[in-house]
Amino acid sequence: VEIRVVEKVLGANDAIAAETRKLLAEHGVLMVNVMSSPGSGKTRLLQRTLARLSPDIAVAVVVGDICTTHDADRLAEGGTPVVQINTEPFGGDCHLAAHVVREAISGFDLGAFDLILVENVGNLVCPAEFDIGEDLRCVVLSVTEGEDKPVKYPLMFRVCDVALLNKIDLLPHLEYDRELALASIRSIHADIEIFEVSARTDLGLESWLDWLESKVYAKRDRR
Ligand SMILES: Nc1nc2c(ncn2[C@@H]2O[C@H](COP(=O)(O)OP(=O)(O)OP(=O)(O)O)[C@@H](O)[C@H]2O)c(=O)[nH]1
Ligand SMILES: [Mg+2]
Repeated sequence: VEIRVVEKVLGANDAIAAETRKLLAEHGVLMVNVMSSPGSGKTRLLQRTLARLSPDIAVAVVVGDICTTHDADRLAEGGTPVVQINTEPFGGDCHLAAHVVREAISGFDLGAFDLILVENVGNLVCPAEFDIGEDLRCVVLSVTEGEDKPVKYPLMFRVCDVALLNKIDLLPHLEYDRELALASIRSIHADIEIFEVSARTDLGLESWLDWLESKVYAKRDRR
């Protein structure tokens, strides 16, 4: 009985996600779901992405947290339209579900945007299980978390299209086996895109931005 309930809930989620995906396709808007454990640097990376992305790309942001508008405040600093979702009033979910994301983007005039960046709730497990209607899934893994996280939390790395290995500015201070970390990611998802970056110094950011921009333009051209 329990299993049937779970299937029903996920089935409903997938149906809403499919509607969102159709709506975004009609408008040629790319949506990227950015996930990671708490503190890997999602917000800071998105701040740097917003600051450096080509100005001909119109971006909106949706950010999910259990509590507070801290991240929305940080992401709105440059004038980007931001919607904060707080999950605490709805049971404190550790992930964003398709219906809350649909609700959040319903406030945007989709014709005016090319890209929606979604910062998911900080959690390396649950967000990987919920389709929100996104085009691309991105996992941020910081070098302070340990090289083995991909093999310990494989689903996240399996479902993501791109991995951002963040905080590489800290490498001189760490005992970090870069090759092991990369091999760990590739052992779960052989052809995942990987960019090694620092959201503090902007190191490596250019390659990530080029890749993201090419995905935005491809979707916009298909409209
Ligand atoms: N040295 C260094 N610090 C970073 C980098 N990226 C983020 N940080 C710091 O790491 C801390 C957490 O960064 P956030 O951007 O808040 O992380 P988050 O993933 O958004 O966290 P949650 O939203 O709570 O899950 C902050 O103090 C950031 O300034 C980086 O590339 N290098
Ligand atoms: Mg954040």
